[in-house]
Amino acid sequence: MHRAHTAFSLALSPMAHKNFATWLLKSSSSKQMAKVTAAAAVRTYNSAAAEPFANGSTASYVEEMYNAWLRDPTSVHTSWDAYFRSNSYVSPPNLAPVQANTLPLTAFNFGGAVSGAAPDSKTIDDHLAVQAIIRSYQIRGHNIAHLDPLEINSPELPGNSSTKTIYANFSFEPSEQDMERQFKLPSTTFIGGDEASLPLKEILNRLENVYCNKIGVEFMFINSLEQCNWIRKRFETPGVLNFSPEEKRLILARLTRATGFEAFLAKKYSSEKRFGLEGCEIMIPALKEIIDVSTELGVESVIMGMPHRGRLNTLANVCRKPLNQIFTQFAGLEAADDGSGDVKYHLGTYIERLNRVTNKNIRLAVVANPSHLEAVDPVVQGKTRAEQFYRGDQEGKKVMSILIHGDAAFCGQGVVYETMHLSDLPDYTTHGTIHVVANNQIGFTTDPRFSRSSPYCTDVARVVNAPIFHVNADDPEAVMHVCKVAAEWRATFHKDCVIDLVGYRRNGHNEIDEPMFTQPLMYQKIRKHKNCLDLYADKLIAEGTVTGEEVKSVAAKYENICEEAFALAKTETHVKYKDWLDSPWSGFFEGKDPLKVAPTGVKEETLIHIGNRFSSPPPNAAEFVIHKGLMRVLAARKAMVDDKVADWALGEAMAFGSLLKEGIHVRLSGQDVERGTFSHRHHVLHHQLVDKATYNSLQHMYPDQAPYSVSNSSLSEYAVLGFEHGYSMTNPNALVLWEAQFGDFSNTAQSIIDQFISSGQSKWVRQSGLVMLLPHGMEGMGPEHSSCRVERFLQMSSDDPDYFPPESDEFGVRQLHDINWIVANCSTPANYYHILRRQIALPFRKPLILCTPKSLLRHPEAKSPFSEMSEGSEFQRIIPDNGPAGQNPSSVKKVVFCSGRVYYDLTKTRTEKKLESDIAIVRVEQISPFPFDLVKEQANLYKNAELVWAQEEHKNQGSWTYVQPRFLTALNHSRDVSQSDEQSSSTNTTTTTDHTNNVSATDSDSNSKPWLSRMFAASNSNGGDPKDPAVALGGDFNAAKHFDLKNVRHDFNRPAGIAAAPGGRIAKTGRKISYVGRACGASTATGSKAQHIRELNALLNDAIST
Ligand SMILES: Cc1ncc(C[n+]2csc(CCOP(=O)(O)OP(=O)(O)O)c2C)c(N)n1
Ligand SMILES: [Mg+2]
Repeated sequence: MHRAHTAFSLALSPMAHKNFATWLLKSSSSKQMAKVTAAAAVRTYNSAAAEPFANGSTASYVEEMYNAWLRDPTSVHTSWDAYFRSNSYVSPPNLAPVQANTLPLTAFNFGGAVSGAAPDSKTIDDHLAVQAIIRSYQIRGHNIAHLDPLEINSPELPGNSSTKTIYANFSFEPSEQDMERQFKLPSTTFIGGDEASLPLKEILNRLENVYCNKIGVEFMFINSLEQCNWIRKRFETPGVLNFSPEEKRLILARLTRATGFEAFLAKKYSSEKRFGLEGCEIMIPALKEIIDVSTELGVESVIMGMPHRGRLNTLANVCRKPLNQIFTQFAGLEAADDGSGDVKYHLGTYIERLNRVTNKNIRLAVVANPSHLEAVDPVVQGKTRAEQFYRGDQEGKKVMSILIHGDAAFCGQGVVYETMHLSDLPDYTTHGTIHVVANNQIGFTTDPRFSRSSPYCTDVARVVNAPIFHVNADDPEAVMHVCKVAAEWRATFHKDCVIDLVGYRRNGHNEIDEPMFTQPLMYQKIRKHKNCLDLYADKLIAEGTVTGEEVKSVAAKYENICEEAFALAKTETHVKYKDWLDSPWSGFFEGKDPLKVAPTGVKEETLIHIGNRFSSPPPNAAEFVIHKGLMRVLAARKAMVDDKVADWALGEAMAFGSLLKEGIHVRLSGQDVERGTFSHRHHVLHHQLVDKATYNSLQHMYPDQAPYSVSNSSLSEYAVLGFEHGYSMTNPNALVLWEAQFGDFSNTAQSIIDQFISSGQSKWVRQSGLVMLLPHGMEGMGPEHSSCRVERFLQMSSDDPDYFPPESDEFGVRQLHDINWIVANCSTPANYYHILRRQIALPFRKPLILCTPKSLLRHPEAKSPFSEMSEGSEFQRIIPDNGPAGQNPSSVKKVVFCSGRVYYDLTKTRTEKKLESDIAIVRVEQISPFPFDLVKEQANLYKNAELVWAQEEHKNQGSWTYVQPRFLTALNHSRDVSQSDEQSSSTNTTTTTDHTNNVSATDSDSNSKPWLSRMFAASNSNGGDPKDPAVALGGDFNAAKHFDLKNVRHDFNRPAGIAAAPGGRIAKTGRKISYVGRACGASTATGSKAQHIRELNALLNDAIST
């Protein structure tokens, strides 16, 4: 009762308080009342504004009259009096501070008064008070609910001391008579079930049970009345927490497995870290309930992201990954396949199985993730979005994501907020994510009071109006109910929601840690606390649902299953990483020549067609008014097409357009990418007179083309890059690009770059062809907005600086196959076009890190003739000097190697100095993997020349530190280690030439099919229907068939055991490469424009001199 009073008092305004107090409260000092008022103010934000009918002056006028009438019926005109008495007026049910007497009159039962008769003011006050109680329970009940199984954390919100004061100082002693009085229930509550009114005692009891027991529902901040009512109904309707004996037994069985799994691991691998779930085992039945209900409601595929805690249990008992595969991970075995692997509690999985409860097939993926907590969130969302897209699941009815979080990480990591903000964006939404927080009330050794400033660890979800269901993890039935509601919420509203499973952590952070060092009192409690399974079993035995023998036998049965799997695991000699793949690409690799690259040049007529479309205004140009400036842009594009040349934007459009024609979905995402940061792209034309009317010519190139999507993203790098990475994992037959506004901003997404993009294949045998477009160039714009820090990407490239791989016709593709990613800085639109197309033409997928230009976007010389993009042309890893120097190499005195934009400055200076015959300028377009073969060729061509590397970045930045040792290896003219030659010839012969199933971009046969069929045509070889997107998404996934790269050499990087070359400064041949450019610097560019120009001129002079 006392608690009821607390809840009630928080929501009342002073006026309402006074009225209520006279009726209900025996004593209340004015000081206390002030505190009540303050408390009411704390939580009364939101959100009348969101209720459309509450806006506008008429509504407020009527409301004012109504409020005045409630205070004193004689104070308004008799007509208003009559109107309000007729019960016709319903005040807006807003969530704003409750004003005195703002409750709808229709809600009142006038104490049995004859309809039409004026109620006395006490009756009105009493009804107001009851309504306020109901409302305050709904708003604040969660604050005093019994959420903590350990009962350590007081129900008071941190920092809200007034709550405590109220709780302690107000007595709540309504008379027996008051408690028995009937009150009509308003439409905003469902506690009555079929009853329209209830005695006050019953009202309070029911509210107490619903809102202050083991479930705390936080939802009244949601600014949709429909959604609020939906939630109220799910929790308030009498009987919602009644479970049948079968349901209870199912919960018990699931809890037994979850508990048994951890116990088994603890027994068998007592000294191993596994980040067990003990104290929150209910998470496993919870996830299963969410999946069951969602499957029942139509979901066929669930993609999960989760941290370390309980991950193995989830794989075992939610995904039903074979237990022996899990146990094998503890054995420290060698891998039978490629990859460096990862610790067991990071590995992903993909499983398709029958859901026995719903009897429907379901696919479950747990996405592999790094240690970096929450980094996987946007990746999961991107993967989910992509899967929805390929299935044509536009509302998220078939594919959904579940994100599982730790309490400390959920509130601590900014990427959670960034990811939340993608949840409702048209091109990023996954139509509702269910977040489950395994809230063990601790993060490693840190208590919540030191790890967050918000009352709950889940408060971040409030920003997107997601309802938050807090629940005591020791009450399995309450947990199951909350999960059911969450799944139904998602299916109904397709919006995020959060389940906060409040449990505890029975052991230390991991099984080897001693928690008593830092949380002695908490752990004294935990030691005495019975586990959830025992508590629930006791309850079910006591109520007669199961017998003690049944409980034991279910546990024993599961232990037997574990023992059998344990014995099987012991027979394994190797682990297989492919068993842990989260995103299988069924059919993509199968039967394909792993070293065969499809041509990237296309017919000239295709270029012309795309160019014409891209330079045309919308077909209904007469009505569609576009900006005059854009008319000029289109006209300039058209002139280029007529001249058969392309600038950067046109080259990019040619790459996209031709891929779309071939059935390859293209998705470009990033901040302001639709127009382009530098206003060069203009893929989306806006009607100047009609809001939101747009035209995107790349979506209208060919009638049967693949979809093109270009999306301005939220102002986030971390989440959006992660999202696009996830998107790229889903289907290899798509070009997915993320563009940074300026290259240096990508460092806010560093964990995605380090943990996923550069190392994902190596750790998790998962490939991605994601392209990162990073505007880069020292152009006097200051320290920021200049360098994309290409040196950092290069430093993470995995090719060996001291190893010259065996030369062959396939040198380039072998290098690509073996490296972790590609880093390039193209200097021409044609090369940009080819490298984009090559991403899809490759028989495997590698991330591409591409420095992109700024001033080159409009540079008159940075244009390419169509002949460099048409059939027969290809990507040039190195662009040799084509001028007088290249034609007469023996007389060349100096060769300047460079990359990117500086080439144009160098050639200009060379022309000015008339040194075209003396100095050759060679562009290294693909920096990594390093084109050893071509550099060697160029060095040999200019036998007598001095060699320099010129770059505009500072010496400790840019490509220099990466290229220098590799130049020396290349200049040695041969591989450093003699044994390698032998190896090269033997391994070369194993390369297969069978490429019957190559997904050639120029496959004319498949061009007539619609894009979706063509996209999945490559999957046909495994017997699946190529039209069925499920095939390409892994419908018939058989791990053994995929990643069959046995015919690919894996020794293209320096083989283990072969000593590295010394890597000295001067090659054995006596030649060397010198550096020309800026000195080392702490920042990425020179701040003052004048200094920038001085330094640039100095470098040009140094480079272009003999
Ligand atoms: C970004 C990041 N920072 C730090 C860590 C180190 N770390 C691993 S677990 C952990 C505590 C996590 O607490 P919580 O999110 O509550 O999960 P729990 O372990 O309690 O399940 C920390 C700090 C990490 N893995 N990732
Ligand atoms: Mg925790």
